[in-house]
Amino acid sequence: MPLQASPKGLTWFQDARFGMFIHWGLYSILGKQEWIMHTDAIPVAEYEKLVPQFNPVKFNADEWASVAADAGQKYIVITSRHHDGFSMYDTALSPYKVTNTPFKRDPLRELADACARRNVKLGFYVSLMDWHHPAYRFRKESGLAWQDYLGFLHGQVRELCTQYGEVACIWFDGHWPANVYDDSNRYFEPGGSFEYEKLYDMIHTLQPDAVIENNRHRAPLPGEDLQGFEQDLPGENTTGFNETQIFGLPIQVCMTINEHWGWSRDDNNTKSVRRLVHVLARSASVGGNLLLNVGPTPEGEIVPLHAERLRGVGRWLENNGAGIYGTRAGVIPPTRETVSTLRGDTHYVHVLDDVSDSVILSSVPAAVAKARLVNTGQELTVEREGVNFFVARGADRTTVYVPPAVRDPFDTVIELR
Ligand code: JFZ
Repeated sequence: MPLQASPKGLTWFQDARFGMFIHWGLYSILGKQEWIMHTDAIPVAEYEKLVPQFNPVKFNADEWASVAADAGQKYIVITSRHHDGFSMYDTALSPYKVTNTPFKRDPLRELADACARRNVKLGFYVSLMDWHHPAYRFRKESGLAWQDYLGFLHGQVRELCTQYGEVACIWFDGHWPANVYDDSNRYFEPGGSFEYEKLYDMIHTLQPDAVIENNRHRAPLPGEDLQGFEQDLPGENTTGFNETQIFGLPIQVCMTINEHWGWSRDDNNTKSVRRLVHVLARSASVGGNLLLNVGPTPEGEIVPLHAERLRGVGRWLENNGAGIYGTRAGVIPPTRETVSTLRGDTHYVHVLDDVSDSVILSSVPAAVAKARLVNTGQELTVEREGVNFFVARGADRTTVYVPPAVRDPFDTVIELR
């Protein structure tokens, strides 16, 4: 039987509900997102010329950790090595790493320390695919075997699990078994199994509280603790690669604050605070965490506009966090205007739109008798009726009066008990 994350670790993770995803690497220098090595077909030798250019003079781990803390994010997941194969920490297993740039420092070490000071946990993104490693794409040329790549991959995960303190999450990416390999993408093809059983057991042994996600867009395997959704909420599939099926594990939705993961110079489509609050509430309403991505600049800064939006979410959470943190999927059915979350016997109705002075719900559990606003504690008038012809045939009706003056511009949270 493969190990899973400890109940304590999984509970902490679910209660946290909101994390920061960070895509940062050599690719950031080019400002055209993290797939640039592939999209521009940059040969390895050419891409390696970025190494002497990496010098993020403005990097300040305390600043990043405080943006996350101010946003109400309880953990950070950062790229330790993306598909380009460049390690953003001081690995002993490759010279192709951040400490061999003019920057010389280990940003993951600094971030781990800064996070610990702010009570934010740290986790790592790990790419399974590696466009640079001689044992991944270049076994013929290098004479290396798949086993050599596996040793590197498993060895790096061991480093991450033993050298940076407590790990919140290991987030794997880059294994998409649904892909049909043809001549156009053949060089992405793994040379064998990733030996997940061994890999996952190692993580769960070294870091019993850490949760494992593998962004495979398939039914979770034994040892995986979460089901992930990418750029879509569960049930949505705007990307074309999100299975609508939900397998009953805790969920984590990852999403970009603009339209790309890695720094993209021309991407100005930054989501509004309102949209971000809604995605957070909607994720929580189906039992999911939101892992919200920023792509820092090559100078090492979180884009000021992104930091500002994140802090906007944090300000909303300060007064309304009771409806998010520590909650689980709601049982009051969503309506066009609302979603709900649940903690113990307390229901939280998130009013996301403003259509009239009342909020009309159905199937509210019988025990509910009182309503009040989460942000001020103000009591709200609530009326309960049985089957009501005017709402929907066969539906009961609970009406909560929420005067316009007390509505939150992003999401009015009502506590029902
Ligand atoms: C992956 C990465 O390729 C991307 O660079 C980023 O890190 C993101 C968070 O994860 O993106 C994916 C993963 C899987 C699919 C598509 C994009 N898929 O299954 O089609």
